[in-house]
Amino acid sequence: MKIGIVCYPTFGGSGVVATELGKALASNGHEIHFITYSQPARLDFFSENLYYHEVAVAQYPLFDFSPYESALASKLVDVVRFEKLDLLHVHYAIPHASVAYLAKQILASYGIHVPVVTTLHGTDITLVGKDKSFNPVVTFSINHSDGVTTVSENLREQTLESFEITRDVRVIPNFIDFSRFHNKKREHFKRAIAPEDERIIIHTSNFRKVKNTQDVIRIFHKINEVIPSKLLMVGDGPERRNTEELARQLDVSQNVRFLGKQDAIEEILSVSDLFLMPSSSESFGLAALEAMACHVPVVSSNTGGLPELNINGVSGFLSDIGDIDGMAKHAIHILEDCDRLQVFKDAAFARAKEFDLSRILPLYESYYEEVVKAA
Ligand code: GMT
Repeated sequence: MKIGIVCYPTFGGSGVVATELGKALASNGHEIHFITYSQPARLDFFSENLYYHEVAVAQYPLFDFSPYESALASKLVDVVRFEKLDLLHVHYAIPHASVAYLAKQILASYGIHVPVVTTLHGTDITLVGKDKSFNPVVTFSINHSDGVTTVSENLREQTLESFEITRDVRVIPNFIDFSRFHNKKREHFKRAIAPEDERIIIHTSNFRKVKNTQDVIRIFHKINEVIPSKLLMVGDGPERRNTEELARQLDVSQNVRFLGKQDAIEEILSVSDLFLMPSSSESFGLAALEAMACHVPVVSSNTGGLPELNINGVSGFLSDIGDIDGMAKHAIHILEDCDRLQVFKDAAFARAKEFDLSRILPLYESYYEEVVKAA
């Protein structure tokens, strides 16, 4: 098939999923056209089946806000017409689903009919989408997509609860590419971070408020009182400063390293013993899946879709949001005994295998076929 993919081209989970999906579809023989405002962060791969169309957003002194939606809709019309695409797959409802609807109507005026699949990723429903001002547009564009998927059962339920949805919503979970994410032996790196063979704990995120990065520091503070350990904080975002400040206040900075944005995240995960994800909202938890694929167990909150990924007492543990003591207790339980740690590492990897790209890709492919046939 010839498929157009629209996403936010950043390090955010929705952009990562969209890009990895496009790369995998291209490797499977589909012709993939990324239509984004800059080159997707994970589009680090060349294939004869991959195309990238940049959406240039005009800046005029008259505009207080750049007209991204109009520029994207025009680009979609152009690419669908001239590349003869069979389907548009847009990631993140706001504004991509409504823009795709607009493009579809414009294309219909040329006698071209292109079905649209929308994938809901999380904050487009749970935080941003719930904002009353967006509700009519989000509801309309979900109901008028030709196919809609969510990345977990929980997100599907939240979508149906929060909006008046009149159509089917299919669950297709996040996936992981094991050719990239697997445990790599990096002993020299491990020794550099933990010279006294301390345990290595890791958190990766975009440091937005929902990630509760200060809770990561609080949990680490408690773990470190019992088990000598180091904490790696990977990523960057609005909460980084407050998080660093708290590490200083709790006097753990000498054991915490803020590494900023990192491309080779699998290398850092490979030396880690435990992943912390105390988020207050998480539709799936792709970062936790990436850790599990590298044999790293997860101590997380039980919000959103996390219980569909992290099996309590098996691949890690789940606690209520904000339960710092509970998360620290679980982390210590996993880390204090080498044999037990190994059991959790193996179980985390086994669980991640259930989300192998080779299992999830066919779900998207058959859904596309279904949607194209029905349209
Ligand atoms: O987690 C983020 O802040 C990024 C966010 C996004 O919208 O790009 O990620 C969301 O989509 C990911 C891919 O489907 C999910 O794995 C994340 O759980 C989800 N984040 C939230 O729901 C907070």
